[in-house]
Amino acid sequence: MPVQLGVVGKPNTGKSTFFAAATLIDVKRAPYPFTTINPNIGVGYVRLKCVCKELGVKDNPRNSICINGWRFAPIELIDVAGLVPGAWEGRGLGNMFLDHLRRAPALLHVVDAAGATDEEGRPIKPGSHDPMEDVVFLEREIAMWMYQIVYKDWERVSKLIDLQRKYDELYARFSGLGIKPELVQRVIDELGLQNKRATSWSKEDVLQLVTAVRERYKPIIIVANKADLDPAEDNIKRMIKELGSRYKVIPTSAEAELALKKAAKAGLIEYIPGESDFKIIGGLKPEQERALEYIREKVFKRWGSTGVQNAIDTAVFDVLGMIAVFPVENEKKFTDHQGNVLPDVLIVPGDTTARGLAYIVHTDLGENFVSAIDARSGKRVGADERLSHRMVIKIVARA
Ligand SMILES: Nc1nc2c(ncn2[C@@H]2O[C@H](COP(=O)(O)OP(=O)(O)OP(=O)(O)O)[C@@H](O)[C@H]2O)c(=O)[nH]1
Ligand SMILES: [Mg+2]
Repeated sequence: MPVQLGVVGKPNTGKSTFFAAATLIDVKRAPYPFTTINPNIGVGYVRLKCVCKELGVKDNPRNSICINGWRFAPIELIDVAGLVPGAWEGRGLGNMFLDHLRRAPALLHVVDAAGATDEEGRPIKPGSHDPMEDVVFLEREIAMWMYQIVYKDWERVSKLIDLQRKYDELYARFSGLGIKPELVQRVIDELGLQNKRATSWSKEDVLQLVTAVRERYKPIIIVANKADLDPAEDNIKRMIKELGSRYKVIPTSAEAELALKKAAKAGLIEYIPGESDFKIIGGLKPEQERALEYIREKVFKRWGSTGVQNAIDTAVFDVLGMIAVFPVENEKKFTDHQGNVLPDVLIVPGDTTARGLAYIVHTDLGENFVSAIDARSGKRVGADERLSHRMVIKIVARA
């Protein structure tokens, strides 16, 4: 299953526009709160330098796309309804819908960096709301959501923990959020909670635990959207300055990215996602020309790119520390058994070993694993050796 990124934030910040731009799925988008009710799930792409040029081959990608030496590997995006302050207590659409985000190891927090919406997502004059407030609020809502999951039925659960002298019941709550027991244990130790009987843990103790676990194992990336609007410029500079040590802050214009992708699809322009410009190739109507000129002026000149691709790449590679590997069956020709050159690229955790990769490809391959070969050097890779980013690898297995 591809890695999933959750798209979250208060209403009306451009979450669905970001999702549509990344997946080209035509979801409902509108300038008012609670446009999205049910989650949208779709395939987006993470971008990396393909190995085709370096190896001097023409590739035939199967699970991915290669454009001008850039490989686009599939990831999954999930766009959910907007959160308002107090959602954890049932305000707005509540926070039950966050349950859809359990599987996502990282969250893209789409912020209205132009301050063009109030704390509930209602449109206001751009520049009149401070987007930094939204960062604080969202973190609290996410923490309260996790807190409710963990703290549910706490009296019974904490008694059981003390009785069994084991945290199994607690681990089970976190594993539902995709977080492994050993990681939870590490945070319990760090906070010194193991010295206290679970029945005497305060609400604050549990809140501190879920917050620390969330920060480490469900990181948030700030997508500073509507960066094309003038008031966003100062806000984004301030956000990078004040939040940059705790978060990656990526300026984006989801609206611009969506317009460019649509124009490219219609054959009006040439545009590679993530690039800092586009080329006009079709006949444009005056309003299309104006729209593209606006993007050049307000997005590319200011920020270098629309940021949508950058946000995904930053989340997957920098924040989650994942790597891309190219499995092949013929290590001399870099092909699969049908002769496709560099057919697949897999996005895997950064600590994946050769045997681990075999298991990711197929359980049978993992079980019959013998060794692996680094196709670039022709050298053997040990079963427990960690793979590196952009490695081309052949797995040798018993027939
Ligand atoms: N100027 C500008 N407007 C944007 C940008 N991205 C989205 N918008 C506008 O913001 C409004 C809300 O967009 P949506 O994508 O529906 O927002 P949402 O966060 O999914 O909203 P809910 O589903 O209601 O929570 C729409 O009018 C979009 O056109 C952007 O990059 N720049
Ligand atoms: Mg939406």
